[in-house]
Amino acid sequence: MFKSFHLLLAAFWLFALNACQQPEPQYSGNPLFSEPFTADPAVLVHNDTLYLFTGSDEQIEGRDGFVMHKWYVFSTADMVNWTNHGAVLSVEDFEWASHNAFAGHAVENHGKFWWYVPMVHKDSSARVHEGFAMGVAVADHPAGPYKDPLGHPIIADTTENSIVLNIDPTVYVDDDGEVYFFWGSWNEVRQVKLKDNMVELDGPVENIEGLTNFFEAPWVHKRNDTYYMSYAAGYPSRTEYATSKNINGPWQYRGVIHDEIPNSPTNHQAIVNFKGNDYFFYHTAGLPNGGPYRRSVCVDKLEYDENGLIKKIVRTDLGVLQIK
Ligand code: FUB
Repeated sequence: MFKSFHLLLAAFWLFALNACQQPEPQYSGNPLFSEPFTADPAVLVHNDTLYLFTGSDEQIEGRDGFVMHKWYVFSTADMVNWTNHGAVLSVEDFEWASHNAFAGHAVENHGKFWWYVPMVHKDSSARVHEGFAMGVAVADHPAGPYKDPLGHPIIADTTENSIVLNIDPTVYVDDDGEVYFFWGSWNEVRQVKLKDNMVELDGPVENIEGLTNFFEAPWVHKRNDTYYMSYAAGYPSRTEYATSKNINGPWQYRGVIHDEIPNSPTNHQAIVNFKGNDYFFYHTAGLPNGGPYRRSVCVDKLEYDENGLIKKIVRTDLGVLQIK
């Protein structure tokens, strides 16, 4: 009896000691990187690794206006330890483009990585409205090297039924292999099918109805049999969203999931499931010398309720927990 009491006590102390030695939980922290300034996140998962594609804010402190020439790729296996693969794509990689490396979007298809990006067209005859056009670069690995396979944009001011500001592409490869290209800004949103080759339009450019308060930055993801279209709503922007059982709509408006950001009218979201966890990426002006043209990418948890609706995002300084 006396002996087993001592054994029990020893086991208790061993357990207590072990509990004390458990490592502290690690968090990503927000913003994710202290430099460079990053904006407009897009994400994809490949081989158990999450790849984050961002724009790059190069404006000097105190000045107004976007100064953006290049895009970065970062990767992580655990949400805490990130590798910066560098500015692997820039305006100079597109012969037809002159400036303004705005929000891009990358997807995997046919074993390659397709990075759709907007920039201002060099050719004045192609600048009918604001002059933005969207092209694509392709690579064998998410971190590049990337090359423009076309030498010209896929969508420009001259494309029938395009919009005043042709920016913020998002491309979705559906389960049946069909490819859809969405984009939009300044309250207008469009959709068009892409051919299987990922670089040519396959049909007319269509309007999309039902995206209440749409301003820009569409992002499509699918969970179970529901399509979710999230977007920047109003300006300064919140993030709002709609759902549909069909990628061609009709879309049912579902409300606000992310409030406005202090000191940045834009916050450009991306949504992804990685190793069983749902994440909401966005940007803020949250670095000490940040601002509306010196933004930084952040990440927080995204959660669904029992009906599959997205709960309001809670922004944190801690970010998200390390995962295996
Ligand atoms: O970063 C330039 C533009 O600001 C993006 O294209 C928009 O989504 C907004 O974030």
